[in-house]
Amino acid sequence: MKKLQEQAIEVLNNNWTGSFSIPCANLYPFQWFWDSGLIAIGFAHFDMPKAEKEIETLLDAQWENGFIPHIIFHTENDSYFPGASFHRSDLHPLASKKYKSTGMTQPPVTGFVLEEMYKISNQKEASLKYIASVIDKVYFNHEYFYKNRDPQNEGLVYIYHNWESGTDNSPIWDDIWETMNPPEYTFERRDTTHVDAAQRPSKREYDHYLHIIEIAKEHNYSDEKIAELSPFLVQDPLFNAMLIKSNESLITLYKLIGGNIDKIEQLKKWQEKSKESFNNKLFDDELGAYIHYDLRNEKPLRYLSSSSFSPLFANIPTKEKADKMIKVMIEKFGGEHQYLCASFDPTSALFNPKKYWRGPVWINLNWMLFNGLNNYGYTDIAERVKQDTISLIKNNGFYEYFDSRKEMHTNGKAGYGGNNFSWSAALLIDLLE
Ligand code: 2M8
Repeated sequence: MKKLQEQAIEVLNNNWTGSFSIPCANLYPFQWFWDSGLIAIGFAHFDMPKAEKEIETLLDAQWENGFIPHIIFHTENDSYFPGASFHRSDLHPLASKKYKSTGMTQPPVTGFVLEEMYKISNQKEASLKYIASVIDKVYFNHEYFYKNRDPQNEGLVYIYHNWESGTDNSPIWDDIWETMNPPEYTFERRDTTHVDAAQRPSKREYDHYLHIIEIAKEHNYSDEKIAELSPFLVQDPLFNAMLIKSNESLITLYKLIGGNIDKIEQLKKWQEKSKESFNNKLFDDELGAYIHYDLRNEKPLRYLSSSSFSPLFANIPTKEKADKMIKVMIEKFGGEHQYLCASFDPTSALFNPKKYWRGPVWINLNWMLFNGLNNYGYTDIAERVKQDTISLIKNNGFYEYFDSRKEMHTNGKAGYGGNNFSWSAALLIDLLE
């Protein structure tokens, strides 16, 4: 059997199209924002030009207002629904004229990805030159968020669609679906032709997803109108933690490049305000971790998920808060029968260890938690997250998500969703370094 690293490299090379990577054949045949970023970290270990090209292609699809879309439809491919003709991002006056895309975004990972690439590089000067050629686009993207996605000027940006969160069908969104009553749309799902329907969102959930897009389209994806009318308007701890982590990386990288004093100052201002609001508004003392906030209905969404711990990665909690979080992580998510870290609270009645973002373990979140836990010196539990991640992939393959229950891992069939999935391969390469 080939070594795990070699297999991971093969997965990445097979999903490489020449200028970007697809997350997974058939199921996800285009370029996705946060997938691309995380994939670049894997490539950086063995093929830096591909890593650089991946990010360059992503940033090439940036809109004139700094926005970066969540899917870039580089090719015509009807194996995915909803495609470009449904999303119609061209309705927005500042959308890219070059690429078809969605009119929504995803967690802004690009800033910290550039820093990871720099750290991995053994040609620091060349890497810095590359970073200098793209970094302003990332800064412009962050400026877009603070200018357009923070209506109450809190330093916390909103997402207007569950697909922007990356954690698409988390039980956290169920509360929001209850406030909506979308029509029963007629459409042909493509995902369930590639993957067992039991592992994917339901038809009714898709009605909600499509309905939010219809509202945004009616208003040509205007940010002001979305803030005013979208039934889904959420401050997400994972999304905001990614932005804060990326801000920090931009500060570090701009300092290395030299100059750019004004941008560094602005980034520091964003950081200060964002971190303060994040801790004041999103930390739930009783639950002992971070939660989502429903800005449309002005109420906290009091659930624990792997996103609740992601602020560790961005150095957001104080040591005192972090200690509380670790306790909760071990008690609720880290029982001896569970692999770390389930995407949703295993002690909740809503937990479903087979269904997409309602319980299974995801490698991208594990990678963030591993790094976040190490940041704070929780090296034992970090090591457990790492070993669990390696075991899950070794025993099942490079799947998209994995059953968190250990008893399910007896026959190598506890990997779910797509196989040969890019970020599972990319981040494993990074973890094994
Ligand atoms: C999943 O989301 C897409 C929509 O964006 C889908 O289900 O069709 C999510 O896991 C998301 O986080 C990920 O970026 C995407 C591609 O891997 O797939």
